[in-house]
Amino acid sequence: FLSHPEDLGVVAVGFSGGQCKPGVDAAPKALIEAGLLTQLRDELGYNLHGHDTVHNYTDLMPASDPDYRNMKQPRAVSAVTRRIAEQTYSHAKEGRLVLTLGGDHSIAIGTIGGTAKAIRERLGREMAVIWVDAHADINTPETSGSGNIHGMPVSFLTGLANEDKEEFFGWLKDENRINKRKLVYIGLRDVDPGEKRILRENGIRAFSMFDIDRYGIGKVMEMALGHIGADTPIHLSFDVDALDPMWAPSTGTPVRGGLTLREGDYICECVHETGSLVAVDLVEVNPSLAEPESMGAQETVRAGCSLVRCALGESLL
Ligand code: 4U7
Ligand code: MN
Ligand code: MN
Ligand code: MN
Repeated sequence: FLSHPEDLGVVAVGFSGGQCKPGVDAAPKALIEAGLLTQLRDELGYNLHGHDTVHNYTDLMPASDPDYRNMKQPRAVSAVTRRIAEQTYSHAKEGRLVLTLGGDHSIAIGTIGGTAKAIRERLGREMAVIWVDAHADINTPETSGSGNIHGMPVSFLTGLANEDKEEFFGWLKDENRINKRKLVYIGLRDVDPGEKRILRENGIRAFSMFDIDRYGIGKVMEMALGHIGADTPIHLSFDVDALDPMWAPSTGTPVRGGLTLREGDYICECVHETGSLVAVDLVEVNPSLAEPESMGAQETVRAGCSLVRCALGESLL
């Protein structure tokens, strides 16, 4: 699905406005300083585009941003994700693979919104999304208990949440949205009651940690990719909190009982192996949350680098 599979469009997003803990905006810099992009260029052979800037989008920050429909910082998140959508759109429109380094998970409104539109225009196809996360991130503004938009991106992307006003995600059009039948979750273990109802009522395919324990990650990936169907463009959105805090402690909403690093890498390797990958997000790495003496921040950054390299083909012999 890529006209330039060796060309990688990089969007480094230093943004934390979808939740309340500072520090997740420093993740792109930390991932890049750990050598991620150098490895992608020198070891995996990608030509990088757009990699020389970590975007802060400070020009888009509103002077005042009161809650709207229970959403926190709605104008900032809407404006930033709108800009991100333009960035991923222009890379994907060129036929490049797109890598976004977050940032909190609200940015997926932009990353997926942009690639979904480009894939429709370039290939006339609906894109599938594999969402790897401890959480379902499918709260609507009304079902959300926290008001944090990083817990809502999937509801806006599937059209389950709707809003007409431009400054509150009204810029999202059908062309930016995804089909909920082409959405698959992996790694869930902390899903709010309202979200469970949304998943059930909409028949959304989800593989929880329970399924991974029951069937093993190999069978789960077979079923997940089977649900999407062969020959479908795939956007992989990987929240590092899908990993167990043993491997990724430095993240805003850690939940015990998660994926091993090897299981996370395996998910990424399987998605790479399909040959259908058009975009990858790595989000929710927050280098400021672990105790310095625990080395938890470095461990989390290293895990994040490993996931991205696996998604981009490092395991191929
Ligand atoms: B993340 C939560 F209530 N569901 O909505 C919410 F548990 O991107 C958590 O997956 C959302 O890290 C977590 O605030 C968002 C909460
Ligand atoms: Mn090329
Ligand atoms: Mn998430
Ligand atoms: Mn999460």
